[in-house]
Amino acid sequence: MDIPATLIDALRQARHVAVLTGAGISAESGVPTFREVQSGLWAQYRPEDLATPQAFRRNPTLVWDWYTWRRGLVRQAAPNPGHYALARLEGQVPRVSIITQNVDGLHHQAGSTHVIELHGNIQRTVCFTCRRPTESWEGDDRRPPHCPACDGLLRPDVVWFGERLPPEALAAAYEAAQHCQVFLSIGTSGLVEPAASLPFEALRAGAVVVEINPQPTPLSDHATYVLRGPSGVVLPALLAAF
Ligand code: BJW
Ligand code: ZN
Repeated sequence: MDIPATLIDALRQARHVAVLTGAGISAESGVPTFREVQSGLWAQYRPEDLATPQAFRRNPTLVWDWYTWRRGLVRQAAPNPGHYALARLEGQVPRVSIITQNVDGLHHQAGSTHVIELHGNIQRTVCFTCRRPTESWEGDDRRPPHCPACDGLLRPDVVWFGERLPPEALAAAYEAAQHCQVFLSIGTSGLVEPAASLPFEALRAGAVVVEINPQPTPLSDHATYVLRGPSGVVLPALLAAF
């Protein structure tokens, strides 16, 4: 993999690198992306039609079962060389902010210490009605189980379409995008707002913006550098060139 020398220079001089990740970085860990064709049981549904409060109100069992299946995939998944390369970046640059749209926790598992989770975490469960977190629903075989506090329905603590992102996470993400010298956008289709705006914020603020993705995205024509390929290959090569 050819990494431009000018990009390595920019990384060596950077005091703060911000990184936006999407489902593509976990694809090599066996976690399916959103806009790839779903398989088996779920092939007939579009994730966009399951990840909404309306879908949950309409058919809570269907949405709960989809998340139970995905929670199982995430539990079995381990970080891949892309996640580990980003964790190693912390040893090379004074400040690294990982802004992730993923709910799988794999950046933490790989050892990254400053991770901003924009869309929540699939391993946490809260009440749809009162938002109280619940750790265990053993003995409640209903799908979804009910909240011990208010008898509402339990749901994953993730951000669905039409829901507000956690305000502190969003503010931290904008702050990082606006103050970094290098911004890496990795494995995201760049279709979902407000995350999709972050690389453009970074460009506006004068950062070097790098896209790492095997496929083109709306960012491709604007990025300072585009590295085409899977992040599990490109990121270790980037770190090796440091
Ligand atoms: C690889 C690879 C490899 C493959 N290596 N790469 C402005 C304009 C228009 C619309 C809006 C707007 N602002 C807000 C909206 C509405 C909406 C939105 O964005 N709609 C668009 C679809 C048009 N946004 C929202 O509703 C957000 N909320 C909001 O803005 O609230 C405002 C508000 C204010 C006041 C009151 C109330 C509300 C919320 C968005 C929530 C998104 N949630 C989901 C589900 C999370 C839970 C879960 O996991 O189930 O987040 S949807 C889904 O999409 C998930 C992802 O995080 C997100 C992004 O997907 P991602 O990660 O980019 O994955 P893919 O599959 O799309 O792409 C994978 C990429 O990887 C591809 O490019 C591949 O090529 C690549 N790849 N292999 C590297 N090996
Ligand atoms: Zn409740």
